[in-house]
Amino acid sequence: MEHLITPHGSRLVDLVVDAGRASEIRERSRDWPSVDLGPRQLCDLELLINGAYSPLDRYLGAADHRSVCSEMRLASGALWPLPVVLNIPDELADSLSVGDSLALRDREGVMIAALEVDECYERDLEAEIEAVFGTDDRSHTGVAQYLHRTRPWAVAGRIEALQLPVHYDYPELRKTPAELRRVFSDLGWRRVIAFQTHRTFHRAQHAMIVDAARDVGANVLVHAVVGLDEPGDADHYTRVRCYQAALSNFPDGMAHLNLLPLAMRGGGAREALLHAIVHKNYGAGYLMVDFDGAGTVLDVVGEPAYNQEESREMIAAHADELGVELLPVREMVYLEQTGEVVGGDEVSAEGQVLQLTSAEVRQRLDNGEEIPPWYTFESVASELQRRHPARAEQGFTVFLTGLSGSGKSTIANVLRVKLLELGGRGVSLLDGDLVRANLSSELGFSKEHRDLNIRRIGFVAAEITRAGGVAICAPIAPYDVVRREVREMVQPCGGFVLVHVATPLETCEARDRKGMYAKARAGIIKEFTGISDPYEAPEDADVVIDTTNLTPAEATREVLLYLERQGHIPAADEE
Ligand code: PPS
Repeated sequence: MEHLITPHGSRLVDLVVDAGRASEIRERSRDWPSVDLGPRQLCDLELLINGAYSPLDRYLGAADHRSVCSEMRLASGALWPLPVVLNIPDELADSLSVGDSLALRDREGVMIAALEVDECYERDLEAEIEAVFGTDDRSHTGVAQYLHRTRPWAVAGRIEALQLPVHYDYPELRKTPAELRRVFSDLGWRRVIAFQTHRTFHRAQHAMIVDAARDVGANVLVHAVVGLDEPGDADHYTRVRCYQAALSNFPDGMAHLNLLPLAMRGGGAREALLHAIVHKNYGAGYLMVDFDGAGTVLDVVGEPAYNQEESREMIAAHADELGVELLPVREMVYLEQTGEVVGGDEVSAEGQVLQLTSAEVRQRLDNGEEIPPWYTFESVASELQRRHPARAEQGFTVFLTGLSGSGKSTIANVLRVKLLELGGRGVSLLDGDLVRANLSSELGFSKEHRDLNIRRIGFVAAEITRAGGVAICAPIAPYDVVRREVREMVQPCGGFVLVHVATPLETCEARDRKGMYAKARAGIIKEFTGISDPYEAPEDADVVIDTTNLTPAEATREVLLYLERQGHIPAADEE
């Protein structure tokens, strides 16, 4: 007999049909229209199918939508704080009739579920945005992003799922609410605290969770939010390995790890209430959220999603009906004298407290310094160090930009040789001409083609950097926006250094090694950078070199010195 908190609406929804019905649907679905779901939509579908959104067993129809936005309730009266809708393109909405069926597919085209259309309706987006964000201010980042990704038409109707969305990463850690409840029952757990987290956690949070579990007399579900993590994203694996490592430090049998396919909306206290419902359905009657230092949870774009005080009030206001309690997050600090992690409010004036911010941790990782054992567990520190080797071991990209004839290729070649002399990393040269001959042979020199060329170079450079190599790129790259895009692509994979080879046009033209400036002046070559096409000088260059009066070795030395200063390469021995 299960003693866990009962699901919201008393019964867990399960939308997966049996194998016979699944093949019947597959057979019939051949000429149905399809909706290819984005990552957020797939998260909602998974939580609908697996019962985490119980008692919701379908996307909201018009009546439910109205009532959720204005009353936080489904038309049936059940508490439901946020609209869960399937928005569709206008053309598809125009073509659908009641009784039609839709195939809901993932990004690979795998059919996850069938939806039998009951209604197609245009939502009141103003009301929805007000409900989700508590404001209709279009300059609010969350609102702007929401408007950008949503469409007004929505479809609702009975859902029959053929399967859960496919995850190849950590399938054993992705239990559904029913499966997780069985695990808890088998372990004899009656009271469960869900610790909802989307960051790695360390000794301070660990001590706080253990204290709370003891206070309440409960076990702990570490519920890692992984909805919008890309499975290809290395941080996703690092996070999960860190959780696994941290788990072994809980008292025996106290904690269990599960991955939650939830995508945050960035929507304020109503969202916290939705999370409380989700955790309740997974069997947890207590909720702890990994609020950051400022008492907020950040959404995917780094904006505050909701804050602790408003969430507590919202959940407390529905405590009788919901039965879930939001436990407070306390500030915990390391007390040097006793070697213990204690509540910040328990420290006396003389107590010597040690703390590190996450930026300081990142800095230490970059410098190859130790993460102190008082801050995190040794096993977690070593996972972080494996993922973030010191700068000197990470890959990096040197991106040289400048006019034709400015000296980019010369510097790139000398730099390549010098880095190969140093050894330790593979070095790939993506010179402008080389790329144009191989990767971008069909492209010309219009703005669109140049941008496409640079994006391709950025993509390859990011992959080389990710694999721990050095990419030296030397295209003209005349446009600022796309250069910044490349920086954004590469930086998460390792280092990125922008070098502006700022040799003035007069010098480049006087050199005219390939005779191109003469042809450009004569109008034989059109859209020639610097002559008949623009060059936007970067304002974000890390190194600026004018090669007019420098030898190739001297110009390259500027780049090498910068790489040394940033710790990408070891400092040359002092003479
Ligand atoms: S871009 O703008 O970054 O895509 O250009 P890139 O791939 O570096 O290619 C520049 C080389 O192509 C030759 N070339 C031209 N350059 C500029 N404008 C026009 N219209 C043009 N047509 C041909 C030129 O020789 C460049 O080589 P480098 O080595 O830079 O001199």
